[in-house]
Amino acid sequence: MHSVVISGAGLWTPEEFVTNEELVEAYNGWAIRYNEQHADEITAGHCEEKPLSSAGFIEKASGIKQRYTYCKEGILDIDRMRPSMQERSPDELSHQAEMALHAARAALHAAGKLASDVDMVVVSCAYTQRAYPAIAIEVQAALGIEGFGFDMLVACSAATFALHRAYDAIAAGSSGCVLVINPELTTPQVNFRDRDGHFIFGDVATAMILERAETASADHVYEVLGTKAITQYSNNIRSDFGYLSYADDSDPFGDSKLFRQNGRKVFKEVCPMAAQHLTRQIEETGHAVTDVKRWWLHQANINMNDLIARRLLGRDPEPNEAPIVLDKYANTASAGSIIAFSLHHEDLRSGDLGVLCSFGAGYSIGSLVLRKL
Ligand code: CO8
Repeated sequence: MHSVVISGAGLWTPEEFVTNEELVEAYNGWAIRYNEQHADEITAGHCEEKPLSSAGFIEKASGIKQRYTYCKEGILDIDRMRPSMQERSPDELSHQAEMALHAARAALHAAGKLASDVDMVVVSCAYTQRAYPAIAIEVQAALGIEGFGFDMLVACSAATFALHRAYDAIAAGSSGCVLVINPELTTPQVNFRDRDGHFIFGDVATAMILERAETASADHVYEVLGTKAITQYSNNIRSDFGYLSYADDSDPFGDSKLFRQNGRKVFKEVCPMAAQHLTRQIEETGHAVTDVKRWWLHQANINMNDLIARRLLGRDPEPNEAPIVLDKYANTASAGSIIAFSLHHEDLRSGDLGVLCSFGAGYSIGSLVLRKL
């Protein structure tokens, strides 16, 4: 078994962002118009009035203040309420590969690696824009990497589960250096006409380089001490978007085909699962929760992260102990914990322990215990 390290992290943040206030103004404009247009049906009880959203509620309930968007155009247009993107021809770089390349290059740079050092590419995220050819193979070609690539979908745990696969391959000796990329292009799957969910997601791309400890030469290198994953089936976070709509004649873009969730239930069920999972894993690596200096937790909801941290630590976390990035980034599906790592790891000292953890749809929880070398 080879010792495996994370030797570089890359983060690409889109230039455009949407504030809560902008989002709420657009949603409310749409809802008021809908209610006016359907006044008679609402009065007759044939359809429900659309409730209004509020920026204050969003920040209080989630901690989110804004979200970055790959394409802002169209989202705030009440006649559209979704991004307005140009379809690209097969000869052009795809949107998701473009996002992935930005993060991949940053991770390679941080790790001090060349594309020729990498032998496996995993693109792992909540959605890929097409079924095939794999976005990972497109990225592999664009970077000139030899070896192989494949895509993985595990919703919010896509990043950590892909890091697990990279760890396994390197530990077993079948790969020497793996590039894991998470181009989270979430906004085309958001129902911006749904008051309960219109504020949740943002776009971003993250990437990490994993390699054998003996080949790593970067300034900030983290040994992977353990990986742990668990899944438990739940319908509380769901998207039924898929190719079967073509055969079953359902609306491919209907409400059930976009992101939807029972947020309260998710909150109640996932928090104890995540706290128990992490406590067990840290014990399995021969450490105590109090040994951990940094928690790079999934970024879905600030109250959720605070609750999990309190369950783990028995107290409120210090500001930099479990960093929050969702105020600026919102929920970026699987990339949230990787953003937290990217922005908050360089201050750790040699020997310090950190835990990277995702939780979300599936349900799925994935985590890695890391020690800075
Ligand atoms: N404005 C004003 N009021 C609102 C709004 C709004 N926008 N939304 C809801 N309300 C109202 C509700 O109607 C409710 O009113 P009432 O009490 O009269 O019924 C009241 O506010 C409280 O509503 P909630 O109970 O829903 O509010 P919560 O305090 O629970 O907060 C949250 C809602 C923020 C959704 C919260 O429950 C939460 O964050 N839960 C955790 C969710 C979570 O972690 N989900 C994971 C999803 S991500 C994932 O797994 C990846 C999926 C794949 C990626 C998809 C890419 C698109």
